[in-house]
Amino acid sequence: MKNGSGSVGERLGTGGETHQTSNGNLPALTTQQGVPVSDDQNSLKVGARGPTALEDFHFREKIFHFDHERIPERVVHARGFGAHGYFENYQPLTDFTRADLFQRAGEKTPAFVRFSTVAGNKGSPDLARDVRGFAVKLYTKEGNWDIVGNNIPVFFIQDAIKFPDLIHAAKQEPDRGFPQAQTAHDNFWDFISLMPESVHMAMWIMSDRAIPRSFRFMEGFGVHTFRLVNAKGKSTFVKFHWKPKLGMQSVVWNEAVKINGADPDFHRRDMWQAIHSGKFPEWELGLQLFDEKFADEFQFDVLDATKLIPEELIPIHKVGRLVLDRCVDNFFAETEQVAFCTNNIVPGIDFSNDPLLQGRNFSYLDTQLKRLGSPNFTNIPVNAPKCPFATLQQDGHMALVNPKTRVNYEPNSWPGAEAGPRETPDKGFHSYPAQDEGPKLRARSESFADHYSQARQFYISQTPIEQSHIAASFTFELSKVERPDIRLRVVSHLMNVDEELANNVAMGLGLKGMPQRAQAAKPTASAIKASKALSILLNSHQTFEGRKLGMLVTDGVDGDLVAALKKALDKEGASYEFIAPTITGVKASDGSMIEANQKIDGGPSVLYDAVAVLISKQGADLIANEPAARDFVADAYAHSKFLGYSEEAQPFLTKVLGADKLDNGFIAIGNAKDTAKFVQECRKLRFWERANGHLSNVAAR
Ligand code: HDD
Repeated sequence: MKNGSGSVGERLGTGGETHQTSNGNLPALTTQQGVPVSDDQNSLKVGARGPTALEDFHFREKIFHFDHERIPERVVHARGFGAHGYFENYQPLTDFTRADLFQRAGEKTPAFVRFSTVAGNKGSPDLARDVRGFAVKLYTKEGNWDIVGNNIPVFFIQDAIKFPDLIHAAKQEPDRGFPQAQTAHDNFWDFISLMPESVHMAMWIMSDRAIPRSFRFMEGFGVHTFRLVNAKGKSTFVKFHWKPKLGMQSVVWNEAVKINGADPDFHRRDMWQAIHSGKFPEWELGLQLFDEKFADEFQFDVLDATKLIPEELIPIHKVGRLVLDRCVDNFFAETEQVAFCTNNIVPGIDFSNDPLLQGRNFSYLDTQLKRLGSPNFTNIPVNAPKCPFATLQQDGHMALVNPKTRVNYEPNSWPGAEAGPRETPDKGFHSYPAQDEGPKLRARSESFADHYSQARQFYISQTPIEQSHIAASFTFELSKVERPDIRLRVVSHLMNVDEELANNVAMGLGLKGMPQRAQAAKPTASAIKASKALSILLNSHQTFEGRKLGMLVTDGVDGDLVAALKKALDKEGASYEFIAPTITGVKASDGSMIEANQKIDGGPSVLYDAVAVLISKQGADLIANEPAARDFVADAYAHSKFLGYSEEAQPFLTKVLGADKLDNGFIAIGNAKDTAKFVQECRKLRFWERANGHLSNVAAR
């Protein structure tokens, strides 16, 4: 009987034999005790109309098990999606680390990755404005190494002791139980406005980074400074980066809100479809390597998780690639039960003294015990190492790998294999012998005190369109905050980041005057330079690969045009869906049938990266007054998407949008050559000039 990653019989070591049904094709349904079940439709009753008999052990076992199906959801990052894959190392990194997975070129290490949002509950929508978790478990030959990161390179707080406060403030308010999966409420901004160290991260979550188009199109970061340690014991500081092969991409806020309604599973469906269609998501692992000297001279403290090291200062070395090529067999067994721990490191990797990291090293192990209910959570297949392992630990709930011999202690004098495992001083994990001393105290280092300079750097590194999105999201979130004093306090911090940003937000909120600038422990460094790496739009990969086109079609659509467009998209490595008035599909002009993927109100344009309206004259008449069809076009326009259209579609577009709106983002498709041109334009992903035009209109008002 198949269950998760192996048959139950196999996993319990019983040989995996199962009873057979009488026709021999399907395994017989049994109780958990292996007793074949004769009737799974009716509970045992005294007479056909009851009462039900208490002795019905099959019924009781079934309901008992069902009653206990849920385990506590993660206190943060409850909503997530995982997949299997591998990490492939490019070149030996022996100069820097003895970590086994980096020793040989081409070495493949199995991996499991779970992406997540932070604040929402398990059933919350995917497109919440939030940080995305990017947790990677690498099953190396010397044990499991977890890089438990995010899609943002910095964090809200500097010391782990503030984590419960941060999360309490971000999640639903305790008296009312809402809002969930959003930070647009008083408690969150109250906390942020009283914690200047969080201002840098606040800039990131108000940016487009917090509404990614797909897990596949976002970066990942280990956030903290770690150490690499080579065979000679030499340590090099390192920051870990994951760079998506297809580049970064985000949606716009109005689109995110609508995606949440149209497809709350947008991100997990996207990942599922990509893997199932063989278009395996891929990232490169990048290392920023630096020594103690750099750490001492750097303008900020490398142990402060609210700071990053600009790529212009310490370039990123790509050392391998992560490929996700297999979805889970069972969501609960793998994605829900996977247990990441920052304290899972391997020989050749070590921690730094970052106080956030040090605190995390306690929290993760502790939380797994709560969620999974036993210190034996490491025996769950997704958590178990794939290399040999041998401990002298035993017992506890659900113990599956107790020692098989007489010996469960060390030292012992039992001979041969009976003696059990022993420590290996040469190969075993050694902590880097860093010299640390100082008085015992509760304090924050002076070197952590600059809260605004990198927030400013982030802002000035963005394109005008990205800057406008940041201002708009601050305005949106603060407009949901009921207490005016909290709104003012946030603006007072923004004044230390950028005057223009603060003014735009103040204007958006309708403030009568500006508040007093927040007192800064350290003034914002005015000379801070922009860093191109921080912008999504300045790092475009100019490809439509991995993206999806939505084609709105009606009866009478030009079959040749559709075929040509499909060919151009295939060539680009993009996918497509057909949206039609009915789910049965449409009959093309050449008599062929085109099956629909979505009925028109089930496939709004927010679900696609670009759209094509390839309708016939009679089709245009049919959908002209259909609200979903009108929204399809109006939203694509509002979200700055490229729109390809057949000649017959033009009157419909003009009717919905007005003749003056058909800008250069609209591409007429009359023949095969035009389809190639259209796909080429789509490589820019959005026609931002349209939004820029809107921006200058706003500025002129
Ligand atoms: Fe955390 C889960 C990432 C700070 C305590 N965290 C969790 C997950 C990710 C992160 C990706 C989900 C893992 C999964 O998919 O199962 N957390 C971060 C990053 C942080 C960070 C990048 C800052 C750099 N976290 C942080 C602090 C603490 C925690 C400071 C506590 C002191 N995080 C937890 C946790 C969770 C967790 C409570 C909840 C579920 C879990 O661990 O397995 O222990």
